[in-house]
Amino acid sequence: MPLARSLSVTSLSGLDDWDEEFDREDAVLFEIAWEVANKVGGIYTVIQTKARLTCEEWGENYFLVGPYMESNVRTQVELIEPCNAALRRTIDKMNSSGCKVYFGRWLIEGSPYVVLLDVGFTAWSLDRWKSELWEKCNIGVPWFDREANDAVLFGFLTAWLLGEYAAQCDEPPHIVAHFHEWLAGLGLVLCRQRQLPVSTIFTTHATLLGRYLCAGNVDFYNNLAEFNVDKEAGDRQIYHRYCLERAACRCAHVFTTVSQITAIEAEHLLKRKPDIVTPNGLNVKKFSAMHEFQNLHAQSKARIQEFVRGHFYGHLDFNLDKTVFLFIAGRYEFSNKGADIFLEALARLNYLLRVNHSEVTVIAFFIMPARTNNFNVETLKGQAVRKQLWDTAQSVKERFGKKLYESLLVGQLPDVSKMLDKEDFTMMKRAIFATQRQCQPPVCTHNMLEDSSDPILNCIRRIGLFNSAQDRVKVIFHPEFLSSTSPLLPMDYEEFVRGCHLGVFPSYYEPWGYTPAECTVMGIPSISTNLSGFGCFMEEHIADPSAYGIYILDRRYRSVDESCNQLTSFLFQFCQQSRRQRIIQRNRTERLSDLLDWRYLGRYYVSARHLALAKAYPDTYIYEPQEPSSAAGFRYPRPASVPPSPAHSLHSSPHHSEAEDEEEPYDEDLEAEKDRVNIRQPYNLPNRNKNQTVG
Ligand code: G6P
Ligand code: 1S3
Repeated sequence: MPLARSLSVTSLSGLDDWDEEFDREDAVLFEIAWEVANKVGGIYTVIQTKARLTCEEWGENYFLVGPYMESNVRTQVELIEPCNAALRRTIDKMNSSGCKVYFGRWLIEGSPYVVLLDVGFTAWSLDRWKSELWEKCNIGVPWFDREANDAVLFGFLTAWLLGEYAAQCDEPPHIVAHFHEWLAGLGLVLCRQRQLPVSTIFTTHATLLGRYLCAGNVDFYNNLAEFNVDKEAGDRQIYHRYCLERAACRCAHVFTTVSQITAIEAEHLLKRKPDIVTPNGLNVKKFSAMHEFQNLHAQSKARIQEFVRGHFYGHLDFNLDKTVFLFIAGRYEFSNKGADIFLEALARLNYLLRVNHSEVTVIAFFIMPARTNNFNVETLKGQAVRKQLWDTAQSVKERFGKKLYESLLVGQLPDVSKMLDKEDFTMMKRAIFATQRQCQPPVCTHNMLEDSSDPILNCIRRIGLFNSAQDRVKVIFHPEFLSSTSPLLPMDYEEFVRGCHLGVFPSYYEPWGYTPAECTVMGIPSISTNLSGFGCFMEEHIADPSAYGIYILDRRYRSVDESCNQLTSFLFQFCQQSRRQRIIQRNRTERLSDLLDWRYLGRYYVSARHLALAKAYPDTYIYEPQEPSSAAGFRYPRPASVPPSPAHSLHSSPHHSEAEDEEEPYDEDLEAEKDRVNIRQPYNLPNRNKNQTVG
């Protein structure tokens, strides 16, 4: 019998020890998801951003398994010969038995190997496999559910791949197969049903029932324990999908979810407590110059300001230097993503700014794709008018410059009154006339196909935020994801986020929530909620999140109206910050990015894999969880430097005084130094930025 290998993996600080002890030469990791090289939603981001780290850990023994989609392969995958003999034999065998299996490298960071299964090509097996599924697992899948049919094909192909691979290996292999979400889950169920020598992990990123129930009008979190899950799934015609999901969850050696909040949800809806929570990370890029991200903010903001100049032409009666840009972005789930309470809070904020005679203007962007018939004329016209004004100014400037130059050439100071002639004035007057406008600046940038029933537009109609001159809060609904090739707002999402001041994500249903995490690593403050995985995670790890620009809205213990008031107060406080306070806050936000880096969060995945190996191969691997105390409980302390909260809002630090804001000269390095002394790096984070770390 081989020597049992001791794995000490729950201690995050003990990870390095484990790395030295553990010989994973012969173990092979397959990670299976419908979103491998196939962008649908958040799971794609998880897998794509994590790939580099997993490749570093597993090297040639790491394979991602996903569906073959021709258009994706053409742009993202380099097809090559299988790198390993057993896998080559496996793929050959499957291909000679009527499948189409491809092997390649996914062209992302880490260049992981991918095995792509063409589910359409084996559609002829669907009926046979569905019968087998019914006979062996008592799960019936109706013919009309295309997604579930794909799940069946993908599941059987995956199980075939893993079984064949195990058979083709010369020595009995140690296989870890990590399945993401219900669409990939059937492969896991079949591995267990066929008793394949595979250690299995199932990760759910959101439960099917959770998503469906929250999208309806249900008090979800207060009734979690009460739901009759079979009935609820049946009522929504997703019983078969629910069975696939629950079976995968129950059969897995290790079950994980992306957050504590989804862990509770899973316990009630899938009837299994996760073994480990595997939070989502990002690939954090560090700039060599510490404040480079601040410069990028200024550059991107200038581009957003240009767009705003065009959009509000003829109504530019507000100071762009005192304008704050907020945004919400994501899949268009009006209430799940919290667009409903964001709009309501904006209406309240509008009132507060007006009665307080604030000089601040707020522009709130809604970036949520809906069905449209392209940009509307008024929006395009705005950018054309702005461009014309710019061109006019340039040509007048050129003529002015030429006259000035000619006068200097002959040794004379110019006669300023003659520098502009009649033609210049005519041109300028015509340009000014073109900025006259009979209507308000549009709320929506596109022609909506379902204009009269669109939830955002209907809510705006009800609360009356129509971009009128009196409004201190303006709204721009851009119902399409951003693109650097757009004729309207030519910026990609990352550039846009960098140029904004605050991301607002008051979600009701959000197992993790990448949007606020992305804001954080770019140094942009955000609002999330204590019903989102991200919000709960940050609340757990930061003593005073709002001081770091992480505002966490209470949507759990408060009524909708109370949450809305709290959101309004966050927004109002934010609007009262000075530029200096915003800069300090952005510095602090950016300092949290290590916390969201896969280099740190990848460890939970490592734990899950080791636990799975130990459960499946108890003679070979031993999983030794450490005392929870060694890993748990780290919190970023409250920053030592002056807090950014406005003087008359709640102070986030006892050191704060109004006088400090006004009198203390702002020294960014000093601020950073104060915080550095106060911040201990969590879990022995890799010391990549010398300037940021104190042991
Ligand atoms: C960055 C730039 C500064 C600029 C500031 C604007 O920090 O480095 O030069 O003044 O952004 O900040 P604001 O919050 O007003 O957009
Ligand atoms: C899910 O995608 P979603 O936006 O449908 O998975 C994501 C990745 O784990 C997660 O961030 C998100 O909250 C879930 O909802």
